[in-house]
Amino acid sequence: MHMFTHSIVCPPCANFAGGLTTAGLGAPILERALEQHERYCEALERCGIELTRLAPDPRHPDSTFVEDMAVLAARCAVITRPGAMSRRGETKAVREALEPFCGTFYEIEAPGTVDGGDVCEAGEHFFIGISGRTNEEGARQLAGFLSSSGYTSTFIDVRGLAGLLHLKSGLASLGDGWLVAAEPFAGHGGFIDYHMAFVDPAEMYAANCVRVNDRVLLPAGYPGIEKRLREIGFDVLILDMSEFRKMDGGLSCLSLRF
Ligand code: CIR
Repeated sequence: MHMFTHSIVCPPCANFAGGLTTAGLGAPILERALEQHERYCEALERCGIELTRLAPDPRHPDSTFVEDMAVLAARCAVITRPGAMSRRGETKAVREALEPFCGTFYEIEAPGTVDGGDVCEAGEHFFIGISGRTNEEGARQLAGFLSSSGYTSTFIDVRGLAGLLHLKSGLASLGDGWLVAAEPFAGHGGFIDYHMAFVDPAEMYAANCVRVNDRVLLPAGYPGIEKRLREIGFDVLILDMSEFRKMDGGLSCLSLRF
């Protein structure tokens, strides 16, 4: 399992509630979101991570979801071209923050679109979701860049799978050969080489969890998958994500880890 040392995060901005959402869970409460974000940052620090905190950017209400702006691998970084027009201006700050750390940069170009939330790294292999945000052209460009750096990838079409904004809304790689997956992925031929922990449909939001070094960060309120992960032997750290969920955001999208 690759050990992370750094993360980029960006606290929610004053205009956070103006971002894109389909959740139908009501408007997020900014003060609570800021508090939850701070707990998230503390959790990363407890996992041994040093943080780069971007300035909140009220011109881009979704800018707290930094993961969508880049795909990071040990041997390269790919700056994305987000599928949502309103998010295109978010890449600049993320690229600038990554520059001191990453050597080889690639960039997705028009007409390709990729959101980082559609890219699930499993060691030397990447699952790339084709979604409402990541198109086939973007996925092809990304696969080419990853291949140039020695990684393999496969595409997984998540269009039409209810409740999945991104691939990683329903899939997480926890290392040691384990994937956590939402039920629509049961029986999917792409995962035969992995141990699978399936998430009950009622707990689907928790399929977006994150392994950070020795721990797995999991959203609060999903006892079934929490129990399963503890049984497998993972050290689980629970975080309240209620305000980010209202904006379709999960645990992974709040940081870029490297
Ligand atoms: C959006 O719709 O783009 C944001 N409101 C949520 C993005 C969540 N990103 C992610 O899961 N990787």
